[in-house]
Amino acid sequence: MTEVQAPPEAERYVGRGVRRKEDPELVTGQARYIDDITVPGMLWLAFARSPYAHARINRVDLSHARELPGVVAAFSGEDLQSEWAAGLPCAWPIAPRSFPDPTTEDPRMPDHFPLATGKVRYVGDAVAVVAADSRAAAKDAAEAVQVDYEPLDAVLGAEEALADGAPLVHEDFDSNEAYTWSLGGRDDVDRIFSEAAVIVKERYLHPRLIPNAIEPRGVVVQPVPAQGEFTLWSATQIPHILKITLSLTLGIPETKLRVIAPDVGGGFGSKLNVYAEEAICLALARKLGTPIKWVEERAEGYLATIHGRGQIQDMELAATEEGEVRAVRARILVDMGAYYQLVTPGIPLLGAFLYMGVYDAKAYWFECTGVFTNKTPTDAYRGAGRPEATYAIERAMDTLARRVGKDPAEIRRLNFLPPFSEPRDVVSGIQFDSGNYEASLARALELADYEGLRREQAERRERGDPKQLGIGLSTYIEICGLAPSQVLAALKYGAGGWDAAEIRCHPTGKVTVITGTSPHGQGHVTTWAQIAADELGVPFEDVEVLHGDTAVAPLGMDTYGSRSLAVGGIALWNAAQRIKEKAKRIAAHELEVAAEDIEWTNGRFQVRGVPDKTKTIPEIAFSAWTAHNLPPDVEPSLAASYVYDPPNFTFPNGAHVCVVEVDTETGETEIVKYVAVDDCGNQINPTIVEGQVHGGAAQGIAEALYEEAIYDEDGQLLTNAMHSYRIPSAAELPRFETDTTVTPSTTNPMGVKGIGEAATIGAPPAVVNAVIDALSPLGVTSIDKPVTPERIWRAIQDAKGGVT
Ligand code: MCN
Repeated sequence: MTEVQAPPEAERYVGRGVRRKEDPELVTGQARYIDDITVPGMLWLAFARSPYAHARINRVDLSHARELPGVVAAFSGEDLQSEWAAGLPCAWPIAPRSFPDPTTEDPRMPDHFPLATGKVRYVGDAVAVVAADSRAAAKDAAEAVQVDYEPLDAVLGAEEALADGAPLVHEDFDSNEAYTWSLGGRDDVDRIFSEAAVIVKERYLHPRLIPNAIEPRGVVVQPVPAQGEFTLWSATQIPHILKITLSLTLGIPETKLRVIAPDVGGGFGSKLNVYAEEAICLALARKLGTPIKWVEERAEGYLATIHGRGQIQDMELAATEEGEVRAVRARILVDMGAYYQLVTPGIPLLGAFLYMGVYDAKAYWFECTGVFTNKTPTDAYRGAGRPEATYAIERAMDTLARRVGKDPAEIRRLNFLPPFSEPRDVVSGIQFDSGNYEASLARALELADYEGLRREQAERRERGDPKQLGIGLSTYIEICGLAPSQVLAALKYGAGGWDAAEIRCHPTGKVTVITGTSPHGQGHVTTWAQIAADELGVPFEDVEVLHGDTAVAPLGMDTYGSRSLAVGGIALWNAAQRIKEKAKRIAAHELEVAAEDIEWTNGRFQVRGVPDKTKTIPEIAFSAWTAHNLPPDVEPSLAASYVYDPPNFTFPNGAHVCVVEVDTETGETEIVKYVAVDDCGNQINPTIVEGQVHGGAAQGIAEALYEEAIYDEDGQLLTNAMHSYRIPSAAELPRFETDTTVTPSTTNPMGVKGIGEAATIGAPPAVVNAVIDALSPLGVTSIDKPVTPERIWRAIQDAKGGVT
């Protein structure tokens, strides 16, 4: 067998910006996305979708579609109804109640089948599906489907939906209110507000955002009719969850369904879902006995893939005259859209515990009301609930600073929770793992040259420069590492929050890691290999990481909620400890000493005090495979698995400083400096961490300055393509100056916190606060996202006394 040199301590992989193992195939066109998958005899699907936001379906006429060349079959919702053993899943039904009181009522769960029957409830709701021998033929046939619709009044705004007499999205319910859920002690909070010297009360709007993963969604299904078996490839973040939920929706035994997420070109939460198209592809593969393929078109995705955000927040702070925050009262309305997707109702709950941010408030009350509207369903989009919470508290802190005449940095320092390295309870009823908020703010201010910026700002103000400088801060916290299963139970989530890993040490010294996470851009193949290489003392190159195929990695809870490292990575770390426990016994046996005399040092086992009596993991893997000389009660082969359920979340935090130049004559904004100092605890790969921060900040800046889904009064999506929905390109984005502080998490043995969503959470308030800061001498105190030139110009005119 090969002689393997274990890396000395100085050459540990963890903590180094090792190059990503995934990249060569991604940048040389060797990756395998859904559209690269072709199965002989496969049929293409295309969908006929509602052009109305709300309409009764009187008749679906498929006769013209069926006659077109290449068409094999066409079905309406009624035709397929018998295919479904259950509707599309919602894993997070929220009943109207207070947390943590017991549930008092059943959740309002609207029926949601893959094809609409009876009524359509948003523009894009699918009413029929066509299967044809080419993509073009399927598309032509879908356009030939004739539907007799009876248009109904649509309800689009969340507030309008709650008004008396509003059209009902679901007639089974007596109102459009989906649920109201609250947290905290209202009486205490109200008392503090009634006595407060300063009250900040503001309304913040979060328009809907449209996720734009580079790769659209897509599905291929290959059936083996004789066995009743199916392999389904989907551009999904959640192959494991997809497998169990599709098996329930279609009544296919889980043992007969294999789900594969091949290379997936981004998701950002939008592929954390179980979509109608996935269920229909599987149903038609079963019904027709042929392979099926569907790939979403971009404009189709704008209607049929979930949207993010969509909240109206009424945020209040009660503070002393000096600006010390005493209580937080947050009330939010959430636009769920027409149906529940996988976790729609739970999204606001992910932010519910964070409306006090990193500040030491004494009392807390949060309430959210979910509302059905005639629009595309909303669901998880990068940050999911936490960007909204952070935006509310960080905007409110800036307003408080202005009200009490303090600098935004000073008001934050005054209110920060003091540094802590052991878990501490916070006012919203959860326990933060560790934190040092002063450190990240201090570093960000230093990098930005805060004092210098304030001087330059004062000079520009003094000389009435038409281009004013604005400096915006955001000191955010997030909750990630989803999630302790018992907490999920208390929040009525329908599954656990654990994850799984398996390690197989091969006789040749190579190592296979099998993970239950499902990366789609985050670099798990690299970081998991770093962890395994260090823990097992093998070269990074010798570790192969497998994921995203339920036949290969049967156990897993997939990738979202910046959970993968803090849950799946820790499962891997624990599996490695199990490997070492077994290997140590074999090493002791072979070296003829007691196990207690063996120590793990420099990536190998060594007899204590005898440096030349050593065994490496590859050597032991070989002996465990030959099994010629194992201790009596040790099984052959060296492999271990671990399923890890985290005891708590992790709470990354950071400080972002955005500096803008706002042209007060045109409303144009340019970001002239952007500093992000994030704290995700110990880092496995600082380069990957930085990449996540760049991507996250880009998305957060896009949310602040550019992106917004706009509907007309009939519920037509006006921003229905990339030319009208404004996604910034690299040219619009600033150079990011990044740094990190390190406050190890106390939740897990590696001290790691998540980073996948952090900057998306931190960025939007930093940018909007910067714009308001630039305009505050003109009397502008508030402005809604996205802060477009037009909104800025109007805000300036309003402050001057009205738009002409
Ligand atoms: N990491 C690290 N050290 C840390 C924290 C993380 O080295 N202290 C590394 C991890 O090992 C992993 C990466 O950073 O390689 C992200 O880890 P983590 O924070 O655990 O997040 P997840 O892997 O669970 O990714 C999910 C997260 C989410 S929720 C969204 S949305 C998002 C994001 O990741 N979508 C993305 N980043 C994305 N990046 C890409 N390219 N595409 C997406 O769709």
